[in-house]
Amino acid sequence: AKRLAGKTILITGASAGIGKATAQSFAEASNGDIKLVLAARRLEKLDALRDELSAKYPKLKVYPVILDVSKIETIEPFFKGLPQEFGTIDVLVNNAGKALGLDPIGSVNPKDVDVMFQTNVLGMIQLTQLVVAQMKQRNKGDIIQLGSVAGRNPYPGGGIYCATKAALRSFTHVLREELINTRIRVMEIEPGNVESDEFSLMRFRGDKSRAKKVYENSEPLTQEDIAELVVFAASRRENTVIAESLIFGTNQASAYHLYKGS
Ligand code: 8X3
Repeated sequence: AKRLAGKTILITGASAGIGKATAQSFAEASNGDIKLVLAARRLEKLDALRDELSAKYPKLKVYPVILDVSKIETIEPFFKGLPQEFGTIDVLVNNAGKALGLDPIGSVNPKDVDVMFQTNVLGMIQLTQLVVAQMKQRNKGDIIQLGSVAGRNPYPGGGIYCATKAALRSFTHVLREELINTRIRVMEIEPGNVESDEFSLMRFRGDKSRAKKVYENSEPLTQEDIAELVVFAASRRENTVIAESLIFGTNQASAYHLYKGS
């Protein structure tokens, strides 16, 4: 917890799911002795999270801010427009991301292709470029990437989503290599099935029973389980890099079985 003291932590997709749980976990682990930049599309959810966290941790500084990472051209103005107090990023958590549908290749709506790549890949790259340039000047910082088992273990119906997470994985590897002689740490966390606020609901476009079916007959991970790992990675000793973590619930060992026959 001491290792987190005073840090400024930027989390994308912070209004729900793993991003929200990560904000809560960082606040708890540091007992509020950090600054959080909470970025997402829905400001009212971020404001509510700020109120919740500020009530619990009086020392905590929170800056809720609108960011849609799929709108690439808005990312630089967002980053440059951060108030000075929140403008120097120690930890970037690239969490914003989504899967849309399980359509076979040939039937994927081109709009869905665009949105998944814009959100999971292009926006993530643009934000990372800006933050890395700043971290290089200071020769320190942590970049924590939310990858997925899907990036290693592609499955039928995941043609686009899996490709986005493979792209993230490749980009992340290059970044770690390029920064090898710096104090900047690059880490990737690759969850399997996580029953989070909205991921499955978004994938199945609001179909609640279909969204729930993914988690049947298993004990899926929760968003808090992943948040714990993010905070763990960020709070290791400076010379330690949790480079890659594939994380499953006990009933999962790969991605494919989840979608077989579904
Ligand atoms: C989410 C995990 O298995 O739905 O990234 O692709 S999975």
